Amino acid sequence: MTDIEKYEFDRQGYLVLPGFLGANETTRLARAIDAVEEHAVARLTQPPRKKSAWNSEYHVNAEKGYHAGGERKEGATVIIEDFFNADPAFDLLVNHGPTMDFIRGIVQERPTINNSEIRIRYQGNQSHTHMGGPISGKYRYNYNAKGIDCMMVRMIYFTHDVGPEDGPFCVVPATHKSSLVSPYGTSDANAEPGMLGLPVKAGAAILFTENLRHGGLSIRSGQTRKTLHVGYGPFWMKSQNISTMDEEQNIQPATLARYTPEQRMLFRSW
Ligand SMILES: O=C(O)CCC(=O)C(=O)O
Repeated sequence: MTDIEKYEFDRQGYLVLPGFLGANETTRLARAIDAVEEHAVARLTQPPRKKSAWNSEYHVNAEKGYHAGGERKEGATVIIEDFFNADPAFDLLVNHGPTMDFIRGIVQERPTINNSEIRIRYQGNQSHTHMGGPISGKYRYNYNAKGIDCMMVRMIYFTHDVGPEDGPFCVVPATHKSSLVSPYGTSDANAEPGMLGLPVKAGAAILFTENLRHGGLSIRSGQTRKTLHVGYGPFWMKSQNISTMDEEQNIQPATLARYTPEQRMLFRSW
């Protein structure tokens, strides 16, 4: 991570990284997302089911090792958590060199993966805004004598273009440093003052601190938006997936068996 990237991340709370994935990697990931989407959508209402700590309900898929919730319809979202278990095509994102360079630049303790979700957003859907302001717990942004010291951060990978009308990820820059809790609550991202949509091309990534106020603008183009979200933080932080919140990571023995020791360490919380 360069000094300019560190400066900009500290100043704004996020970085847009164009051309972060190679063309072949992007195509491979896009195909795998489509396949897992079809698998999950056919089973969303089926047993076995799990109610999350946040009251949302998931289908638990033993065959592919994921938790999936939501609905494929206008205005809605499908979320598929623990996608690393579902297809070896995703292995390239575990201990991905360019990603780890950024993560080690902003997480001071040994970092691990604490969140993995495929987010599929359909026409008309938006992700309401959340976070920003003073946060003391596991989503905190901090700077100390050793530099940037983040708790949870996320990398979003884009496998297709997302233009201004395609529901781009959005942020209110610098709100990770705001002294006040946002008066807008969990609000409509499209209407919130200061909210900035971040259109990107296929192969881009966006890195942000969870402390930053963020969400997703409405999809007005008719295109379905499909993104991969991977969360990182200090090793002691347990799963931040909604279906397994604060439990051990749901990473299956068959998945760990194909990983290198360095990849396995990214799922070890001790
Ligand atoms: O990409 C979006 O629409 C919102 C994502 C989000 O809120 C998150 O990754 O925390």
